[in-house]
Amino acid sequence: MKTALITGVTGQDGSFLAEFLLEKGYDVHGTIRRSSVDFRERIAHLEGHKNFHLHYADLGDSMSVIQVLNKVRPDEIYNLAAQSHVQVSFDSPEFTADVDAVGVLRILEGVRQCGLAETCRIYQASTSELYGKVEEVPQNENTPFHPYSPYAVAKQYGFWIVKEYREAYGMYCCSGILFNHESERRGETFVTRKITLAAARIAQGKQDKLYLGNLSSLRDWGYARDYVECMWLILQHETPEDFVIATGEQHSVREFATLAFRNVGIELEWTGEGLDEKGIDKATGKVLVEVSPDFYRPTDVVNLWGDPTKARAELGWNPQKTTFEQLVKIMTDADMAKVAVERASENVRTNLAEFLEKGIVK
Ligand code: NAP
Ligand code: F7E
Repeated sequence: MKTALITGVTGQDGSFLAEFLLEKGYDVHGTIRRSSVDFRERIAHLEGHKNFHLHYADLGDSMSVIQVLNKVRPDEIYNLAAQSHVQVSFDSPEFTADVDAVGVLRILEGVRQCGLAETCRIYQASTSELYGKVEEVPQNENTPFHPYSPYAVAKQYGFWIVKEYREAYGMYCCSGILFNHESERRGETFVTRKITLAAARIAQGKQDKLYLGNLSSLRDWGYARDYVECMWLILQHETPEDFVIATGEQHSVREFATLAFRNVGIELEWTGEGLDEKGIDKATGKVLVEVSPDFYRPTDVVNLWGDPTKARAELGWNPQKTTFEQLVKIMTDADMAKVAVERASENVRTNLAEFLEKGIVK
């Protein structure tokens, strides 16, 4: 039985990867951080599984990293932990650099210090944000980097330090340059989930309007459940190499919103430009989407489009397993169900309060 260590197991990708590796028969260890609010919703269903174990470790704290490495002595490490929000990286650039850049070094050096350099394979969660202010479209493994946010600059260090340890010490460590991947478990402040949740709330009368930033931004959006398979395939490859993981298709934020609203029964019509652009409900004439400068970034990456040829050829991975249309549907269906459950429990609470007040139940 192989042993895997996943940093960032409570995140979107960490939770899918843990499920994937448990199914493959791995002993899976994940790291969590102490926080005043216990947020383990995405992995709650795995706790209690005989091959699933949790340990406290923070990528900002080398001692905790070394402790967990020594205890678990993994065959494979998936370093997914990061401050992963681009906009937040403008507000917390130092924290982002500490975790997303130096944190990677702490893992690599920890592996060496614990005498695991020859046996342990390491996957680093790199990102299409490295292409930033893009120098060619679509982007592949040879496209030059031009990081365009504190997040991307930190991840660039992570990418190069992994390459350095591979070349300097012959370690099996590599980066997956993953383009945006989304799911029903995506954090609620990333644009896709923000849209699907708002569409579901608006359709069920729980929200009036959605405010977004740059509607023309272009992304190559895939399904996170498909992408974790690729992380594993990268570590099973004979030689340690970096891979671009993407669908090979590009869509705008506007297109994503149009499709998400259509899935909940609302046809949007777009009028105006820039800050004045609006998404109007064709049936009622109500403005449902507006642009707010609050969601504009000091520098924004606007033209990401990945070329997954190498991953398809060398890893046998299918970049189109889940189509864009299927992805949006998975997300809107899940959010429609989530909002319906929330409404039902609100109704139960309201009815109960009324019954208590009237003395119908005691
Ligand atoms: P996510 O949902 O934001 O999860 C991030 C994880 O990192 C969480 O488990 C978080 O734990 C943990 N974490 C944050 N700071 C930490 C620290 N100081 N020490 C230890 N753990 C820490 O991100 P994701 O979407 O799953 O992405 C996974 C990785 O892939 C990230 O490295 C991200 O940068 C990268 N990536 C993501 C995408 C994408 O489109 N999703 C694309 C390319 C690359 P808490 O729950 O305690 O905060
Ligand atoms: O933004 C635009 C925004 O925050 C996508 C992370 O997983 O993928 C993710 O980073 C685009 C940007 O993702 C809103 O300006 C418009 O151009 O969903 P996002 P991201 O910045 O691409 C990469 C690959 C990672 O590595 C990261 O970890 O959408 N946008 N309006 C908006 N974005 C947000 N968040 N909110 C808006 O209202």
